[in-house]
Amino acid sequence: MAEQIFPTGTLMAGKRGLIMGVANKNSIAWAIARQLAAQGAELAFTYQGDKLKRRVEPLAASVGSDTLCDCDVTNDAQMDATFQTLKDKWGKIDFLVHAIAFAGKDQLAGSFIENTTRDGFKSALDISAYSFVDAGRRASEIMNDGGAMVTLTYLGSERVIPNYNVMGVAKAALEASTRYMAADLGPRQIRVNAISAGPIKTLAAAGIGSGRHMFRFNKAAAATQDNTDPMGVAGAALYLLSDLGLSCTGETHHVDGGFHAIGMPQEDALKASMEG
Ligand code: NAD
Ligand code: 0WE
Repeated sequence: MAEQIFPTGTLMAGKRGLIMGVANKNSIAWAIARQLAAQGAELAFTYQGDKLKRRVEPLAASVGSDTLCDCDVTNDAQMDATFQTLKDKWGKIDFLVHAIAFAGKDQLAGSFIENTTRDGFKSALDISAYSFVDAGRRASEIMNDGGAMVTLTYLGSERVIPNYNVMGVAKAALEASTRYMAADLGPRQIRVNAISAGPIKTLAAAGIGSGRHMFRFNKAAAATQDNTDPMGVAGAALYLLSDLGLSCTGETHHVDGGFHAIGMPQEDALKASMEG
């Protein structure tokens, strides 16, 4: 990651919102949270279970937040409690960040057609796509007009990435949901967008079988000849969640060093990526 400088400003002054999906300091949601906090946003966080509470609590405290909710997105009671907490504390909110994805490990390897089970498909789509619809609806009920929501997606929704498998299908559903949510909430001036990030070394990207190859290949084939910096993702989120993003909605914005735009990598870069 580039030098972690979050210049302070007032782009998010007076705005309050919920960040879902911080697991540790490497989480994309955490880079976004710091960027928003540096611009004056007031934040609340959800975490998934007691094991992650210990990690998220000090991070939240470091940006002046003491509002943390245990929230597994498959648990309706925890979702109810999370949004009730926000309503009780703030009345209204201005933004939502959704940075949550999961598929069973057995679903993320080998043949898509052979290995994708009904339960694996259901659970991946439930946690990784439906949860944005559900959280988005709940957020919209307590959102000021002029609010904004952002989710995180990946190119595997548009093109085949080896082993991404059912997660690619879930991300396609997530991006389509983003467009339908944008249409429904547009009349209230609530904007809904997705950021399609290139591969970033987080917990969710750890333990990918082909991880080393993927980061090397992405670096070689990207227009920037470099991997994706989470700071760029955080900057895009700031744009989309602040008034800088006015009139932008239903969009899937790529922050991937231009990887998505390339049809064929430069020969020398590709060769270098295949060596070693
Ligand atoms: P991360 O592991 O830091 O974050 C993933 C989060 O999902 C964790 O906080 C985890 O607790 C949460 N989560 C999983 N199942 C959940 C459930 N049932 N209920 C509540 N929370 C649950 O990894 P990350 O890379 O920061 O991932 C954040 C988002 O970014 C994901 O949507 C991911 O698909 C997306 N993304 C990641 C990359 C990458 O290469 N890292 C690239 C593009 C998009
Ligand atoms: O969206 C993701 C990963 C999300 C994810 C990660 C895990 C790891 C642990 C979802 N479910 C699980 N389940 C687990 O058990 N990314 C964009 C990162 C990622 O994951 C890949 C990638 C990339 C990029 C998996 C295979 C190929 C490429």
